[in-house]
Amino acid sequence: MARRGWTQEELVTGVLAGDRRALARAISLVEDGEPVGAAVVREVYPRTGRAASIGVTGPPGVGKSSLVSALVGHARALEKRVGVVSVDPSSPFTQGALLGDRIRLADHFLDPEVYIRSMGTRGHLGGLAEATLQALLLVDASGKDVVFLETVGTGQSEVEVIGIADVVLLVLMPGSGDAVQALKAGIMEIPDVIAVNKMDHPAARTMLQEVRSVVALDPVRERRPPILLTEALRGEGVPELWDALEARRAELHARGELDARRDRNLSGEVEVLAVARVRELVRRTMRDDDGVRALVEAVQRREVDPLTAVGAVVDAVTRGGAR
Ligand SMILES: Nc1nc2c(ncn2[C@@H]2O[C@H](COP(=O)(O)OP(=O)(O)OP(=O)(O)O)[C@@H](O)[C@H]2O)c(=O)[nH]1
Ligand SMILES: [Mg+2]
Repeated sequence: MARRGWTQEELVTGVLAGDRRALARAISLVEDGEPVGAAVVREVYPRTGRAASIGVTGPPGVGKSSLVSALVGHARALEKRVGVVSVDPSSPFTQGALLGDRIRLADHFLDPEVYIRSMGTRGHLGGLAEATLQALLLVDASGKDVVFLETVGTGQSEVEVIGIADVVLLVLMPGSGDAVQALKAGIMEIPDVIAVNKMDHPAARTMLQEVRSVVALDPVRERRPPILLTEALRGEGVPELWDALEARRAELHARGELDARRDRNLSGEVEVLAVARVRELVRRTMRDDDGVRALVEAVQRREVDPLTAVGAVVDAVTRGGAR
């Protein structure tokens, strides 16, 4: 790095001007839980909300990154400025996943109108979901037209990250039977669009039928997501997928649902992130507060009842203030 010290003002000006080094620095600061990172987000926040955000989720290895890369290529051909934020909360081998992303998205690293960032797990109080939201806001503020948010997920755990996207794309592939069952059981939320990727695989059509029959169970016809076959590596079905995502967003907008969804997403995000902070504070209190630890041990000896200890934990947490 040629330049080490950015002032907060330089970061704000840089991010708003679309300077990728300022953007990268600001995201690193929020990742590290540095107060100046949060301060930059606070300043640029009124300038966010212009980017269309597309959440991309699905089981591991279905081709999310490959598909995002192909979609980025398509968006660039349409002269859109693009951001990609990818998250892997589950993998203990995040470095490996990040390396994979780098390979998958390598075509776009030299394009100044494309900003790509992978988020790794950090230990600070807000955790990964918080850092990801902040990163998304910074990328949005930097003037991108569209931001892809990639995250691994089959059930609900990814919701807190993906819950901020305008539209959600679920990527499946032949063999994603568990995810289809999760959809059917209502464990997984219905996405806006479904891509059955790896259509070059012989079982792709069977998968498509399976997904179709599950989606058709939804009595609300307009909620049924379009299902497309894609082959990310060769770009097969990618223009159609892009069009389906655009059409879905336009449809939501026309019905006034996009604004309502954004309002819901933002209040939901505040709640989810507040809960995450409180949960982390409880965890830390139970680990570090001597008085609380003694009480929990007394519960274990059956000298103190559990709710007495709960009260003490809540007292300790609220006394500390939910920073
Ligand atoms: N045959 C075939 N392989 C594909 C296709 N799309 C992706 N792949 C391969 O599938 C593997 C996983 O692709 P990724 O794009 O990394 O998948 P991902 O869903 O982002 O994976 P994680 O982020 O690790 O969950 C890679 O080896 C890709 O080359 C496709 O359409 N057809
Ligand atoms: Mg990936």
